[in-house]
Amino acid sequence: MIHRPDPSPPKRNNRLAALIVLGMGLIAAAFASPAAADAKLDAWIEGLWPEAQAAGVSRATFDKALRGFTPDLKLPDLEIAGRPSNDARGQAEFTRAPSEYLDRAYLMRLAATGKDLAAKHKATLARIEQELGVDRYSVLAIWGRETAFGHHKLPHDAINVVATQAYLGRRKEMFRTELIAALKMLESGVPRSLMRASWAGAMGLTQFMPSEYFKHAHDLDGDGKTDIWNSIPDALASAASQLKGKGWVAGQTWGYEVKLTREADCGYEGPTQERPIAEWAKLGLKRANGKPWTDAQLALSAYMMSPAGGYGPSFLVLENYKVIRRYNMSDLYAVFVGNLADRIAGGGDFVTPWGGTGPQKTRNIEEIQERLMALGYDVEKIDGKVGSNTRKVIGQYERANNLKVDCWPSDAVLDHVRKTASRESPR
Ligand SMILES: [Ca+2]
Repeated sequence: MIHRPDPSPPKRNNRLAALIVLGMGLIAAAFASPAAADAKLDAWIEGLWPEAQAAGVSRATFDKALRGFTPDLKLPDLEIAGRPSNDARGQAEFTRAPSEYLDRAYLMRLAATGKDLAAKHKATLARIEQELGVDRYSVLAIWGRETAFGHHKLPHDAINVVATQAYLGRRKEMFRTELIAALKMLESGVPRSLMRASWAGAMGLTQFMPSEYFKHAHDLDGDGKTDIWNSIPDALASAASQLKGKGWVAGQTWGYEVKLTREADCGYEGPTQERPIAEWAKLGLKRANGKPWTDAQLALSAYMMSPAGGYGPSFLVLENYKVIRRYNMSDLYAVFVGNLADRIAGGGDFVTPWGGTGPQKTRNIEEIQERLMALGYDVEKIDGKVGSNTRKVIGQYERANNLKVDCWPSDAVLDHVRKTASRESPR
């Protein structure tokens, strides 16, 4: 080993000069920029007033709500100069494996509680089915997914969260609307102490955004108050009302687990491949539980959903799957809620087990997406996430190149697209 002398230390006067510059910088940061930031924040708050006023919020409510507002810089999904944008679901480096999100043991525990609650709230749930047309199992599944039936403690003050997101978030316009709605909630008499929220501002037992509160909150127990925090009838009816408002089809389920075939592999996943179940049946798709398709089912329109590509259960999903997805824009969420509903109803166990799809490196997924896009595949966006469209195009690539079709961004696929790209490169 070659011995290398330590680099000589900087001369004392250089170091002193550096310290002075650093000290001046710190003083400037401590005095000048917070004041500037305060002025900017004050101006932003004042800019909200005309909208709040137009929405019927009084000046007293407005001032009280936003007095002393300090953005919560620890929230996810903010855009702050000099800080890498942190993704909403904390997937900065790795994407979460579907087997982890759709953990069978957790689903079974929730389903057991859900069955008890179905019995306990039988009369309420029957009324919800009758008045709003949403089945009891789906309503309970939303409650189970959102707050584990009220067991999740919501860590944030809703006003602070939506104001922070409206001021510094990646989706400022959307949260500005939510902030005005949250101020309206205060104006209508909802106590601020009740307005505890998730990082994204969702409140109550079934996680309502402030704007949804005004559209869909429902006073089912008839005490004159719409209480999505403490009244289980109100919270469940509000969730059902929201599903109904988003297009719920009464009397229909969300989807069916299916067995894939060579003719209908996971490369057919996603809404772009939607078709009647009769056509899927012609491609050989059968229900995983072995039951034959009924004529009524064959007439329904469905698309394929394979959250783990070829390494887990696949589903044909119907209109109500899309409705659940409108409640929370995530395929894993919608499969979770649909499956939990089936389990509370007494079935629902996965026929195909979740396989060993470990967490994937975001930058590897991005590279696969970039390379497939360059090769002319229908990649919607380069986001480093394993969404249904990414799985579909990987499946199409694997099929076209006589690889094992597993629709998963494995290292083997990455190696293969790198070689394909270099073969097709003009260099
Ligand atoms: Ca009530």
